[in-house]
Amino acid sequence: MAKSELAEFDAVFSEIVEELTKSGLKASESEDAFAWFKEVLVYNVPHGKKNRGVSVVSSYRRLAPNAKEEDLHIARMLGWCVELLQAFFLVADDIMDGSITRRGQPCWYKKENVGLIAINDSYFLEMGIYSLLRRYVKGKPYYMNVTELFQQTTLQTVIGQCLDMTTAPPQGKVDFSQFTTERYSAIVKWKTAFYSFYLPVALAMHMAGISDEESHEEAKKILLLMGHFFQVQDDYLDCYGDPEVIGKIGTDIEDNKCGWLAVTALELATEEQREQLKSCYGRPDEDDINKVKAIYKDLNLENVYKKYEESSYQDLIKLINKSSCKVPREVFIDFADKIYKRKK
Ligand code: DMA
Ligand code: MG
Ligand code: MG
Ligand code: MG
Repeated sequence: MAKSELAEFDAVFSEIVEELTKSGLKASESEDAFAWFKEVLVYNVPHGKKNRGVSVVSSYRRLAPNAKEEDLHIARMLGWCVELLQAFFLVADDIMDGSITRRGQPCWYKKENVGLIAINDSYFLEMGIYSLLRRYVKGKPYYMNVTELFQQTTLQTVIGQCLDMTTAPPQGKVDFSQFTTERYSAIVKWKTAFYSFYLPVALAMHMAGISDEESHEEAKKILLLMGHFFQVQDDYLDCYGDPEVIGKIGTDIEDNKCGWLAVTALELATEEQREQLKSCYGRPDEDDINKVKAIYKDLNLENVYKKYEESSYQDLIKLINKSSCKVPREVFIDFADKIYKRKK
């Protein structure tokens, strides 16, 4: 039987590590830095679900049904570039969010002997993307398009992380005036949707020679909607997911985040509940966190979420069905099927 797409994707990770470190390891002055980078790669890059990375390959297969093995290999490398981008952002995100665990292991910065070197490691991971592009894509007609796309997407995500952080005032201060659905939509579009959904499909499109603006705008509409839902789900799981399953311990309540649960709670809350939330949101104390969770429970947010999940899936399918994009529907449906009703 043919190996699964994920297994084939995983199988080339060792090649990535080798390519990114071999010349640095040979030079005596940089040898120690590259031995360190190797550890950074192995710890931070390959342990996620890899939906983003694998989607580059599966989308490319849909767009180029007779793809050559050689090009599938490039698609896998581009998929790993997306995983490197994700690792770069997550290493920094965990420092900013004060998180404890990630993908079922301690956050990188939390490890003994790591700490704030993790900031530099995140740059190391980011630069890995461009090394791989030079190694595997340079000389191809889509080299410039994919290189610029990675740069643009990085800026978009940086903007999103900035909105996320600046909408969450420092602990103890609460300002719900910014917790609006408009602000929420902006945060999730920029911090999550571009890099997680548009980027993987756009890379496959460029590889397949689809680079016209209209096709990209059409695909982007659908993929940003998917990305919005995905972050709502991430916010829901931050509170209701099982840390053993999602691999991370939620921090949104104590971090004062403008997340989906908080924004929805404020929409539904009575004046009294709003005041209670003001007194306990964004505080590290276990009791305060539990008070917030009790209000979420009184407001039945779990059910509100279940309904939202169902209706947002219907909206997405409608949008996909009426789209006249050059990209076959299956590309979007495949991706949607990977995320709806997920538990991790
Ligand atoms: C994730 O936001 C966004 C990026 C760019 C990493 P988040 O802090 O909600 O993610 P997580 O819940 O995985 O820490
Ligand atoms: Mg985080
Ligand atoms: Mg964050
Ligand atoms: Mg989160």
